Amino acid sequence: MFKKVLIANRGEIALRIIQACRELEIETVAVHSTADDDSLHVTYADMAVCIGPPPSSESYLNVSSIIAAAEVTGADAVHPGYGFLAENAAFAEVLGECNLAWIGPAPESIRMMGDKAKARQTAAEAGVPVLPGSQEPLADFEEAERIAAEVGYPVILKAAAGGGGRGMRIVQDGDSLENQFSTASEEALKAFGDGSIYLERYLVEPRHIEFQIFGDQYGNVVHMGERECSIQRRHQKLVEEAPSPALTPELREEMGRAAVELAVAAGYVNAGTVEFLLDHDGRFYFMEMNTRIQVEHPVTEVVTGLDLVKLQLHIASGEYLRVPNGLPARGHAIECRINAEDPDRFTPSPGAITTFHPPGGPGVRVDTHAYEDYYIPPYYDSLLAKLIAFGQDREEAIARMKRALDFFVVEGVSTSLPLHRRILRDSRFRAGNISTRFMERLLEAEAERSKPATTSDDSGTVKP
Ligand code: MV4
Repeated sequence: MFKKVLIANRGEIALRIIQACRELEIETVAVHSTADDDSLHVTYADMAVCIGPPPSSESYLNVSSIIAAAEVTGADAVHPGYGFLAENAAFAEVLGECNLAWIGPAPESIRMMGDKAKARQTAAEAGVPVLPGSQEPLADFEEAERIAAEVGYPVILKAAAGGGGRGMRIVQDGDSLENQFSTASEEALKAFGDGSIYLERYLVEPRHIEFQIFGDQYGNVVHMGERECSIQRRHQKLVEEAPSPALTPELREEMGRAAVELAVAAGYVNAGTVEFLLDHDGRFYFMEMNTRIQVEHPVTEVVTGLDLVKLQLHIASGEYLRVPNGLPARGHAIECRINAEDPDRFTPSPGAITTFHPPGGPGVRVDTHAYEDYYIPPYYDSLLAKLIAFGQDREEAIARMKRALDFFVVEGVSTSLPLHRRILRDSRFRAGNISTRFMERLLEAEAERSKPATTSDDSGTVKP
């Protein structure tokens, strides 16, 4: 096992990795920007190195400062968390050249899954269902037109170098395809330095269901069940749960097998997530693979009893994976992402937290780096806490989440707590009737209810 791990991240995930290291008696090195001098990951790590000024580009993304920090502190491994450098193949590669272990998949796996068109092709070749569409990036508009006509409208154009919703274009009919195709590739070129675009049939109201997988260095791969992640807004997930209310044991086994087959085909090592879209008829299609530990990993931990971050450390240090494939979920877990944000505009709300009372009690876990008098800097993402509730079944998990949301007090900054209370009260949510359009539908339903009641007077007669 490693002796000293450097954590190339901040916030709740840096703290989460420190907790795992402490249990394994591994020393920890925090790196931080000058904006994070008072952060808990700095307090709780055994050592801390300041790596630059507040902007991420000069600190948490500064590869040479991070490597220098690892070298001066004598770290033997680096955990990237999520975001920042977690899916940067060049960073993973250069660590290897510096004799530092990378707690994650091989650079080749990161690179292949980072190219979303290549990932789709790999999935298809491995026998994993993909939506009808282009097998290669589109050569020109004529090819896009030909394939779109074959698969039928609506279609979606996606940037090969994009992912997570960035650089997507929905095309309703042939008339707008030419325009959409050229703007999509221009935008992709500008945003990612790569204008490659591929095309798929567009599913109008699917569910987003992802499978947690793990591989070791000896070719063993298992899945650990799914997470239902359909409730999101502007491609930011808000609520995740495990298991998905939509899966039967048969479908779970089939999707889990597909996820494992893709990971095996990619020679995948360490933690990964295979994302699928699920349509109304119970057909599923590969969407993307994420080559990192994810924000929502706790819901899987809670229902499997596994510690996924400790498992990452064991696997990276060369141990065998000793987890059975498809470990059945015990009970039900839900996570709400509590962001420091403006409730109406969904924009970040940085500033000082004046009161902070996280909930506890049976079936509640809170992963957070926040505390009373903590100042939320404006430079990074707005995730303040992950509130996870679990119970014997979905109903108990919901009841506990509602109670935990009610007892969670944050003052000084605006948060998404009130929004989560609305979601948890929603009848569609409670029935497990959710899709990627859930938030649109919730806002529509609320707007409908807040309309003034119709009176006999305005029920048909038009007054001048
Ligand atoms: C899709 C889709 C429908 N059909 N692809 C959004 C994130 C990125 N990973 C891909 N996304 C989608 N791809 C096809 N062929 C719908 C979405 C999508 C979505 C997916 C998951 C969760 C929320 C979403 C919200 C809007 C669109």
